[in-house]
Amino acid sequence: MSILKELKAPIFKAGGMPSIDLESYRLFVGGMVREEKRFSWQEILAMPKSTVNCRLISVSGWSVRADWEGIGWRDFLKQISVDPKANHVRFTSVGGGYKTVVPSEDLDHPRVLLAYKVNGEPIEPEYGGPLRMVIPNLWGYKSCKWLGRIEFIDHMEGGYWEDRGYSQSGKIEPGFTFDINSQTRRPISGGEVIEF
Ligand SMILES: Nc1nc2c(c(=O)[nH]1)N[C@H]1C(S)=C(S)[C@@H](COP(=O)(O)O)O[C@H]1N2
Ligand SMILES: [Mo]
Repeated sequence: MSILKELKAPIFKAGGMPSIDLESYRLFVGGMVREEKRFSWQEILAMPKSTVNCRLISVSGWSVRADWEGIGWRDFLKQISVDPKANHVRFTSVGGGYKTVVPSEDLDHPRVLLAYKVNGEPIEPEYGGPLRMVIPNLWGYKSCKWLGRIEFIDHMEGGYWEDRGYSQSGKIEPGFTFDINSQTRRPISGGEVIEF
């Protein structure tokens, strides 16, 4: 059982939870790129691996720290030839039920990951497996689960939660979070949470 399930991390299924078969799974990469790509699961596993320890922090008031394993965003970018005029990235779930757009500069961060494991175990389907984004420097709604499409674009646009009133920037604001690791409510000062 993953740490997320053990700690009973809340599960969000906005846009529906797709069922994904690894044999036929393809991660589509397109938009402003020289060449579109469709990566198979084998190809994803063959990419450079990283593990990062970070806190995923939901605007709805809880957060969880874990070791996430997958492909660092900067390593992922090395496999694609992106048009330098692209400055945002659209992430869409398999089947298209959920989407969110992130400025490229926020992704250029050492702890941004395309993740397939958490604390050494495959990410369970309800927590976004087989592949999800982990973007610890922005609110959790920017970390798309069941990642199906990555598109490079040259503008900001809405997404599932952004169209329902949450900020398009996704910047973590000062306030409080319920830390589910320690089961305590703690103040946060805005931006990535590194102090606990
Ligand atoms: N496809 C999809 N991705 C999603 C969501 C969702 O509902 N659907 N919820 C987002 C929100 S609001 C948060 S806080 C995190 C929560 O991750 P968890 O459901 O694994 O705890 O996933 C984000 N990614
Ligand atoms: Mo969230």
